[in-house]
Amino acid sequence: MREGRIIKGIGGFYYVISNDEIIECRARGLFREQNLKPLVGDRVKIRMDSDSGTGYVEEILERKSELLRPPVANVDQAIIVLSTRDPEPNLWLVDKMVIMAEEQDLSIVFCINKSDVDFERACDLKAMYEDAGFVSILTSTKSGDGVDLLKEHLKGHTSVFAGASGSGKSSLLNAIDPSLKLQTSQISRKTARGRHTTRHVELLSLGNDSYVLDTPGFSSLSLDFVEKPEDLRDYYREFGKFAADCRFLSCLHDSEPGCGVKEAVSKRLIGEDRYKNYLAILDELRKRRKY
Ligand SMILES: Nc1nc2c(ncn2[C@@H]2O[C@H](COP(=O)(O)OP(=O)(O)O)[C@@H](O)[C@H]2O)c(=O)[nH]1
Ligand SMILES: [Mg+2]
Ligand SMILES: [Zn+2]
Repeated sequence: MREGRIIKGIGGFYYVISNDEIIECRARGLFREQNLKPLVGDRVKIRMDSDSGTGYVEEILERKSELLRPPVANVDQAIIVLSTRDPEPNLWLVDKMVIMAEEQDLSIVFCINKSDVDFERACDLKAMYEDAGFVSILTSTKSGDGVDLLKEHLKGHTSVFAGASGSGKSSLLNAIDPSLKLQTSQISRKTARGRHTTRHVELLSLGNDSYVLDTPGFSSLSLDFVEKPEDLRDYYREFGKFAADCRFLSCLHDSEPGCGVKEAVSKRLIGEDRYKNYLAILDELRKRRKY
């Protein structure tokens, strides 16, 4: 049997890439009985039907992870793309993406795109996420800056590109591999909403066992998986060492006295934007609990 990876599923067919060849496959009936459904991203074993050149998915190899929306298996990295302008980065949404990615145990790389538009702002954003403990790179698809570095980070990974519409996800992927020819959109009020250039879930192969997912990333940014407001602080990796100085172990770094995190914010050791977003999301989680 051959091994391969499902890159796309349409109407009961699975498209499996195996040795640079894409093979149309059906799933074995047994999966249904076992209540298993092959997912895009699954590594699989396939049996070829020599007559038709099509195949059967016989076995699904162990899934290392599973994103729910979009439904993709074995994603191990999130590239969080934000632009310096057009659109203005929404740092509150960015934090939510970070929380989703942390929840899935993904490696996180920040990609501050459109650095040609506002270089100073790009540097500020880069520093902010670096200070918080993330890998952060500056890119521009206009000048080509940072594209090779981004490509380095994709090697050997299956990466989901997350970020606001218009931040440049598809353009970045085209810059990395022009043969992808992904559709990119001009930003205008008319197209800002309701236009999705990528509808179905598809893994794009960059070769060398590197795959990317060009979707809006986490299409649902619901934080339902954060069970209690008290759990939120654990998703802010830069709080950790300062929280050791909080007077109360239960400190939520909000209005408690003797809070090490707040003190770190006042000393600019923790980014103010990150902290503000934390409070806003905390508030949201607290309100949710009342229903
Ligand atoms: N100035 C500038 N414009 C960019 C850059 N990257 C993308 N764009 C433009 O931003 C718009 C949206 O890009 P697109 O790749 O479709 O964004 P997506 O919605 O995140 O996939 C397009 O008009 C691109 O030409 C960049 O680095 N600099
Ligand atoms: Mg796009
Ligand atoms: Zn505290």
